[in-house]
Amino acid sequence: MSAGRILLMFFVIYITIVLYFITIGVHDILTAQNERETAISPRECVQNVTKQEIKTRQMPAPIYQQPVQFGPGSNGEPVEFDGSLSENDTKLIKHYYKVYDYNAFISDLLPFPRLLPDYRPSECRKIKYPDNLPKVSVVIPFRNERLSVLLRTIHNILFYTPDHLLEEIIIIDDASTEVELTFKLDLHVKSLSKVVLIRKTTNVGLMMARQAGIDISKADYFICMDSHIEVSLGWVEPILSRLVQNPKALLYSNIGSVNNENFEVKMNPRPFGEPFDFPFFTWNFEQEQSRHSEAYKLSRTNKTDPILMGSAMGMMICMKKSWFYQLGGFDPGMKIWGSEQIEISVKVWMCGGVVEMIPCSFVAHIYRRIVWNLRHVGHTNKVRLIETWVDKPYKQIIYHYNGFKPETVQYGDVSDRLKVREQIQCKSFQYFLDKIREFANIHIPAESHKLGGLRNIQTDTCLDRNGRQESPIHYPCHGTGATQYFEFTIEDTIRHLGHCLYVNDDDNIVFRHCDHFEDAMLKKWIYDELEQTYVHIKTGKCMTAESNTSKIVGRNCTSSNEQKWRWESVQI
Ligand SMILES: *[C@@H]1O[C@H](CO)[C@@H](O)[C@H](O)[C@H]1NC(C)=O
Ligand SMILES: *[C@@H]1O[C@H](CO)[C@@H](O)[C@H](O)[C@H]1NC(C)=O
Ligand SMILES: *[C@@H]1O[C@H](CO)[C@@H](O)[C@H](O)[C@H]1NC(C)=O
Ligand SMILES: *[C@@H]1O[C@H](CO)[C@@H](O)[C@H](O)[C@H]1NC(C)=O
Ligand SMILES: *[C@@H]1O[C@H](CO)[C@@H](O)[C@H](O)[C@H]1NC(C)=O
Ligand SMILES: [Mn+2]
Repeated sequence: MSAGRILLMFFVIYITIVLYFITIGVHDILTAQNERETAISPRECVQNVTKQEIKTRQMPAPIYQQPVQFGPGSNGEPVEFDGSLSENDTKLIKHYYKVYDYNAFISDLLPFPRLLPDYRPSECRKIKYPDNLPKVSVVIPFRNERLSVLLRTIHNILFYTPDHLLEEIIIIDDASTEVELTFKLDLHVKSLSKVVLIRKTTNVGLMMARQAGIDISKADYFICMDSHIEVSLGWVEPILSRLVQNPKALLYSNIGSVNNENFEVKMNPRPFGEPFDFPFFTWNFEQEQSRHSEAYKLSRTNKTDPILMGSAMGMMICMKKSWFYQLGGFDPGMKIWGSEQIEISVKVWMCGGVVEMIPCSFVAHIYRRIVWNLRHVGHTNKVRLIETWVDKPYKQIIYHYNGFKPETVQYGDVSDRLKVREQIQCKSFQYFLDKIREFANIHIPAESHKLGGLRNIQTDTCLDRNGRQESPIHYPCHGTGATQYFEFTIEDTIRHLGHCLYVNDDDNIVFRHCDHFEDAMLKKWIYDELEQTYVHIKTGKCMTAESNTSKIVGRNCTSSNEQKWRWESVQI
């Protein structure tokens, strides 16, 4: 296989399973963005926190009027240099991008804590939470994070969490190699109350670092989060309040972004998923928004209500500790991030809980991807998850879409995990899908009329997704699924993952996202069993493999072999 085709397969691999799992709603994120203008401006605020108070970390409980903060990046604003950087600094910044994937030069300029505007929808600001909410332990694993980024994460939590709600912040150093994170960090931690530092001498990976933190946490509730997050006003109360209401919930905040180039804080993150290598990360706000059913959207009459989701986000997991342990904790076989938030989400759903996003809790995350890489982990997490929690026939379909056999991946032993599943006697994967369907429109390939490869009689080649291209091609059949795996669905669409085929104005057959057809007829096809042809209902054209090119085109139906297609099963 050429490098190009291997890349194409990788693409398919990492966008597969989202079809089953994930639903994200951003309606509230988008509407809340407009409210940033009406947020309290620093000038209206009163400087009521004395220097002495800051030094001793005895912050008053929720400060609904924040003190004024000045300096670069304050108020969540971006830091820009007007071409005034020295050559050396420019070099340094380049170096930082390589090491951290963000502009650490700017982070070093920003204050601790960095005060942020009130990004919450205005309805959230009016809610009065109970006085007797429980305490929470915040668990933050890190590895070679920039010291200033880690410290800002900690200081923002200390500042924005009412003292009586914060049990501790446990930070777990997963064998960082950066000198800055040694004695300097020790000095900082010593000067801060409630911050507990654990150091691992060998690299245990994100999941086990988190687990270690949860294991020693004292509160009944925990929040695991990444070490590059800035929390903001009122972030913790809605989470704790919801966890008390529903102890089986798995929650996360409304997660905005800290721009990795200028550190500007924004409500809506850039569409994420694409920069990641794992299939479960590939959701896309725009398309997932439409996944919530109309009925569900209408049932949410209050903007402050939690939003049901298929899966939590990897960077933030909030749960009641006893429930987390009841579910067997994290999978010890998962080393770095990737799919672990799906594992915990699927378990929560299958065992009678819910996964929700809390619109009234705003935090901002720096999106990046390099630090937790361990070598040779590949599909490990994904396969462990599938082998443990996904049942037939979904399992096979996922592998077919991915184009590999689980045996080709060294995913270790999952028998302990299967024992956990047996012990806790939760429901099936089908039950999980059914629960998601109660609030979201998800496509389930197992229900399609046909699944597999589509071979053309004339050219003896197969319909091929051809990577991210809009246009499919026909290409020698490899029989291993992935780019040559299609569905003929109960909606009469010819589908590959989220994309559907149709005949465009130039009589080319091309893909478009299945949710983005204004005219639903445009994506419908009829299979003529006798002729073995696919007829596009809207245009009456037949799907044709052009034999002198690799193009797939719509032509008048002629019963020629170029228009005959046969379904065949995948060989893996
Ligand atoms: C700040 O302090 C002043 C003087 O002590 C007081 O009048 C004012 O109400 C305080 N403002 C807030 C928001 O606490
Ligand atoms: C830039 O870096 C070089 C090498 O580290 C050093 O010799 C030089 O003095 C620096 N220049 C300035 C203006 O700091
Ligand atoms: C929305 O819900 C919150 C919290 O339950 C409540 O305080 C508020 O009054 C509700 N708003 C409306 C318009 O119902
Ligand atoms: C391929 O054949 C079609 C007719 O079958 C013709 O219209 C087209 O120009 C040909 N394309 C090439 C690249 O030869
Ligand atoms: C296809 O069919 C239409 C309508 O029957 C006809 O007008 C058109 O000329 C045909 N095109 C070709 C290339 O034969
Ligand atoms: Mn992260």
